[in-house]
Amino acid sequence: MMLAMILGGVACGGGSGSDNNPPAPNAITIMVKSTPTREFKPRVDTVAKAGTVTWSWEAGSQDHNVISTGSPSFTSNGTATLPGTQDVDWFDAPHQYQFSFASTGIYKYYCSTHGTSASPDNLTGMGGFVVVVP
Ligand SMILES: [Cu+2]
Repeated sequence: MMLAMILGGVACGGGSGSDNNPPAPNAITIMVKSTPTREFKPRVDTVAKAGTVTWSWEAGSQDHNVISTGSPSFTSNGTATLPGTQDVDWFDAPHQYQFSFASTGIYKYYCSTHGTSASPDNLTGMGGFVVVVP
C-alpha cells in the first residue's frame, strides 16, 4: 500500500507528467471582435512574465479600445470617457496594440465604448483578463 502510494506519487510528479501545465507562452494575441458579438477573444488568456500581448482588431471591427482597470494596471490604448459620449478615444480595424507585462499579476481591461470597468468581472460587455505568470 505504501509502496503503491510512493510509486503513484513519483508517476504523477514526473517532469513530463500529464498533470503538469505547459509553460505559458511568451507572446499571445487577443482578437478584438465586432462580429458575431463585440468581444475580446479569448476573454481570459495567460502569458509569461515579460511576455507580449497583442490585441488585434479583426477585419471590420470598429470603435474599440483597451482600457486598463483595477490593480495592477497597465498602459491603456485609448481613453475611457462616460458611456454614450462620442469623443471617446477608440480605434477601427486595421489596428493593433502591443504591451509587454514586466510583472506578474491578474490584469483587467475593458472596451469603454462597449463595456464598463465592471465588464471583466460581471461577464457583460467587452472585458477581459490577462494573467501574467512567472
Ligand atoms: Cu468595443
